[in-house]
Amino acid sequence: MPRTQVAILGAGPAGLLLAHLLHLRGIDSVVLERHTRPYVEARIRAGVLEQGSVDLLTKVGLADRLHRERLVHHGLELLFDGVGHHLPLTELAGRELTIYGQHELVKDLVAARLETGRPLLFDTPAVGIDGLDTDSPVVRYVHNGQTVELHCDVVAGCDGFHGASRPAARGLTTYEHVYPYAWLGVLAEVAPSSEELIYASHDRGFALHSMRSPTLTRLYLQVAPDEQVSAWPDERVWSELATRLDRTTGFALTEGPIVDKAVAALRSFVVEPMRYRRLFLAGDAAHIVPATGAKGLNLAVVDVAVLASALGRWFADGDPAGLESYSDTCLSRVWRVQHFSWWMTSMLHRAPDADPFTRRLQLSQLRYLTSSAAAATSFAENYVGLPFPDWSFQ
Ligand code: RFL
Ligand code: PHB
Repeated sequence: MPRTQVAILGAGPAGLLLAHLLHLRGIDSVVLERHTRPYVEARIRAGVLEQGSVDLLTKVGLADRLHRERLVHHGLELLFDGVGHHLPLTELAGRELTIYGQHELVKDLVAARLETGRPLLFDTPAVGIDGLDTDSPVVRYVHNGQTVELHCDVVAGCDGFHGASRPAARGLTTYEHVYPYAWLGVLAEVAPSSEELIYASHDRGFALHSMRSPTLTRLYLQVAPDEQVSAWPDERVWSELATRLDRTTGFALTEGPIVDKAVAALRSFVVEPMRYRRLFLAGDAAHIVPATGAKGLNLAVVDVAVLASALGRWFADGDPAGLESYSDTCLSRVWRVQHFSWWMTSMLHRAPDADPFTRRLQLSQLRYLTSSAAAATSFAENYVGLPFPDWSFQ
């Protein structure tokens, strides 16, 4: 019967990074991933990494290519009323931002895992978890058409929002907020039209200009939650982006071939606690933040750093203190980030009923943010990411 110390569900950033952090501590794990390797390595998602995430990846030897290929940003632009306002984030909050595609990071993490020789099984969905009330849980998974039982000491649920681990936990409380809009995201093979990220609050709705490299631009448009991608042919995407990103001094949005297009819902979601007995939830399996604050991937990194440190102490000398405080430690950061992401989302998106009172409140907030050093510093401190706890590196 296969057996491991930690069964890790999901080969996203959370599961793969946890596997590496455990490997460095000499802890054995098996990573199970529902999708194929090409699918996981091509899935376009996040792009902004906090300095804390980069520092951690660097310290554990996972950031060589990242340092060669990343873009470093020290500020961003807020655009409203046709005027762009530069926010010097590093000057205000002392930390820089890294632009590096999540799927590039996933490729680096997959390569590092394969190098260790420890198991990483693609195309292998976990279908259930049994024995969580015992000291030896069992994860059932399907591999090459066969159902296999994997015995373990601990299960790490890193299988995202739609995974199999959270439903196996009992007694969790769910906190949720669904927003009345979604994002249409496109990736275009064209040089970015600006050096910085542009967050635009326009009467027609929110738009975001981001990037992945000097030749790849990432752009987003606020759309209705039930919007179909088919309603957005490329010409319509470019024309709407040009309108929402326009400014009185003129702005030339460079168009290029669109190579990826998808609609993603905005959601706030948290479960408490992030643990049920020997099952620990991490990353999107435990919490979702709206993408406006660029925080989801960064939260996943902190969760697994805390979990790896706690598991290290527990496997080494049976000390359960880290595991007992795991959920509270992570949730304190999760709720700060949840508030920031909700606040940024509310400030920048057009309410569906386009209530003029709400719009004036939004514009007032944006003017305050771009004219008060205190308000800008508070924004910057949250956007670049609050410091990681020291012990998350141990
Ligand atoms: P993931 O990445 O969803 O990985 C979970 C993995 O589990 C697999 N899985 C299973 N495997 C085995 N058995 C099962 N039963 C399974 N069920 C699922 C899945 O196939 C998948 O491979 O979760 P993880 O690792 O927690 O990572 C979280 C991040 O992916 C997510 O928070 C970010 O992408 C959010 N996000 C952003 N975060 C940032 O920090 N900065 C950003 O700039 C940023 N931009 C974004 C984003 C998310 C977006 N979308 C698409 C939701 C922009 C967008 C548009
Ligand atoms: C991205 O580049 O994908 C991105 C940037 C900033 C966000 C969300 C997504 O807030």
